[in-house]
Amino acid sequence: MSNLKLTYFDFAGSRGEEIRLAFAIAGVEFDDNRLSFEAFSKLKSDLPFGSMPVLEVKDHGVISQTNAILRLVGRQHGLHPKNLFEAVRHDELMEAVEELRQRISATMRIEDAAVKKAARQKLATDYIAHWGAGVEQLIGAGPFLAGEQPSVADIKLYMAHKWISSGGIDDIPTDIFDPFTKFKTLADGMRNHPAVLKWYSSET
Ligand SMILES: N[C@@H](CCC(=O)N[C@@H](CS)C(=O)NCC(=O)O)C(=O)O
Repeated sequence: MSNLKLTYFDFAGSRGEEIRLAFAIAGVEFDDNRLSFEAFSKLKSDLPFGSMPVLEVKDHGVISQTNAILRLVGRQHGLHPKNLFEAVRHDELMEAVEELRQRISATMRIEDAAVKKAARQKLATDYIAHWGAGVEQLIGAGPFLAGEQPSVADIKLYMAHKWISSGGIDDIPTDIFDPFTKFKTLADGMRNHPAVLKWYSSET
């Protein structure tokens, strides 16, 4: 039994997976508590804000909100900058990934297929292309935000890149981030990071 218990859905994506990868890169053992949708619906009303992921830390209780958890792990294990003005750039990008998720999630609630398709196409041209350019501008020499070593913000950007470019969302072009070569280098660097490769090889 570890001092850390992460509770999230049983799939290798989105917010919970970002925290799993942060622990994998930091080399930290944790209880990987994976819930079915049914188990989540029973637990939902007991969760601080009714959503997952949540991290239970021995002697500190249950912590929610993905970016808060990622920053905690990042600060504890050298995966988030100590310098305030470097950190705020990482924070900016972490919040931008959350905003991207919210914009895309809003289209998932549209029931009419044609309206949904039009909303996604508009989101791609009006927002996501500009979002990618914003990310590209904030990446320095690379490969990662802080240089050679990844940070929790890089994990988040990798998850966003993977989500869109793997065709996870109908009607959002999978090549929309192709013009952004620094962003691609960062995502490739995360995908091929030894701890990430090890995490996925031990998962299957
Ligand atoms: N602001 C929260 C959002 C969490 C969130 O929306 N989680 C999703 C899964 S990625 C969820 O639990 N959805 C089910 C629900 O809200 O009922 C965070 O950043 O952690």
